[in-house]
Amino acid sequence: MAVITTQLQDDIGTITFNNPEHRNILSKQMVDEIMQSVGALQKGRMRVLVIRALKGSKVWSAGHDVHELPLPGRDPLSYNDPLVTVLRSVQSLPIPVIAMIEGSVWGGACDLALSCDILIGCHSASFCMTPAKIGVPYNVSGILHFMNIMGVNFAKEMFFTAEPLSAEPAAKAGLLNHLVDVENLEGFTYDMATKITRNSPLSIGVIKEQIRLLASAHPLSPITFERVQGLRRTVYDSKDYAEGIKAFLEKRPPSFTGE
Ligand code: YZS
Repeated sequence: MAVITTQLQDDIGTITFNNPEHRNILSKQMVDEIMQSVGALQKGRMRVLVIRALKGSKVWSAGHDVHELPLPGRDPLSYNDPLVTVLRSVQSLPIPVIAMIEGSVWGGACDLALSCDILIGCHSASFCMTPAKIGVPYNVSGILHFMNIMGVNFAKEMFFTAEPLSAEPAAKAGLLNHLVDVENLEGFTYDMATKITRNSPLSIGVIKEQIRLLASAHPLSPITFERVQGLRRTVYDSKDYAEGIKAFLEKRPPSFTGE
């Protein structure tokens, strides 16, 4: 059964998460359907893409499907991980992608929302970065994302506390472009999308790619990159990483030992 629905109207594509039972987790199935839909929508005249959950959702997306996280010894967020793949495809799509946020956003879903170009949320929106809650070593591109958008100290607070940031402070920290009342959320989002469809798609596509390249222009020497990967390996090889996943699946708090 499909976990998303797709629509194209007046040059605006819409992908709606439609797996409320499992809180719109970014499972491989969800990611595959998103990628297929984006490909199909691009065959039409799509100038803007809106990514959203069903109206009234309490959870926009609960993030990576924890059942699909590899057990110790393999990088849980490698280059070819389905979640990491969809983040790259949203970032490199040559049209603006608007995340319309109603409900809570967790873990990798925060990275998906931040991979979009514009975030418009209502007061039920919240953002929670959960690697430390599960014992996951987040990846370099994901961390850079948060640093670029909210600055180093806010990023550290989100990663270290693994506590949800509610809509108002999230908007102040730059995670939301606009915070609107829920009854205006759709209207505000599609009004902005319509305005964008009237502008030059070529100019917009080039400016989006320029900003992506400039924002990720951080020279990292090979030795530094290898050090980072080595550090991440000590985490995903750890007992704590296995404990984090086990505790989640057993619906109990994890007991981390630092080993
Ligand atoms: O037990 P059943 O089968 O009914 O399924 C439950 C949950 O197990 C399932 N579910 C998930 N399954 C796999 N992966 C998930 N991330 C996940 N989240 C939820 O959905 C069914 C309903 O969940 P409930 O907990 O009963 O729903 P509710 O009481 O409404 O609570 C909703 C939230 C979202 C608050 C709760 O489900 C929750 O805290 N989920 C985990 C959110 C989370 O920590 N996500 C981060 C996953 N990690 C990542 O994205 C990255 C790897 S990282 O950690 O690095 O950022």
